[in-house]
Amino acid sequence: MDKLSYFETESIYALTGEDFSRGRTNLEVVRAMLAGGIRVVQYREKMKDARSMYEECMEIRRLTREQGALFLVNDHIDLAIAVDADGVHIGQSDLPPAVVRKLIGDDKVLGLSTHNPEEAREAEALGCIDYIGVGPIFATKTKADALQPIGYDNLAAVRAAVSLPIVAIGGIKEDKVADVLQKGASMTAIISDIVADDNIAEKCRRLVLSNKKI
Ligand code: 3NM
Repeated sequence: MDKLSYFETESIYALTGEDFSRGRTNLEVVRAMLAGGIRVVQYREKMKDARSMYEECMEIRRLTREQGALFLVNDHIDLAIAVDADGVHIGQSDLPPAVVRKLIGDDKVLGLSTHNPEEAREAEALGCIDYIGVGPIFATKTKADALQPIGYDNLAAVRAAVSLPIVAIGGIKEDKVADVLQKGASMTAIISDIVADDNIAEKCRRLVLSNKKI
């Protein structure tokens, strides 16, 4: 499947967050996500050493490939290349997107976090970004340095400003997914509402089934 077609077919973009996973490892969490029908997974890990992240990502690459899921890596461009992930997601203070594009090549997906219409427009003007993250939509405790929530109005303003696919993030819970998609997000990115659930596979099954696009 074409890597960008996931932005049209999928509604849920699930991220790892081991600190919020209540004792379950990233691998256990990703296995449950995939069992529940998630087809877009981002490995987000801020604390581990490179070797541990590499070993986890090698296994996640194997599992996501087996299930036909898109696999993206947060921040670590070297790691994404090393495990042949489908792409990377970077922030405003990472390497310049054009440099990252050069490093990863044209076949990988490149996502950039943005927080307002200006950043979104700048991202689109670069011409090397495949999708933008937009957030935090709601308050979140998952990201220590998250900005103030931008709410639905700003999400809609970003939607009106650019034509790139939008992945909305930040404090999104199951009961808000449909609204966030309706306001113009292509997908909703979720950490805590998935990884902290008692039954991750069942939670994902519900999220995927009740927000089917096709
Ligand atoms: N980025 P949860 S908010 C990783 O605003 C991340 O760019 C954000 O976790 C941004 O679904 C966020 O648990 C945390 O709120 C998302």
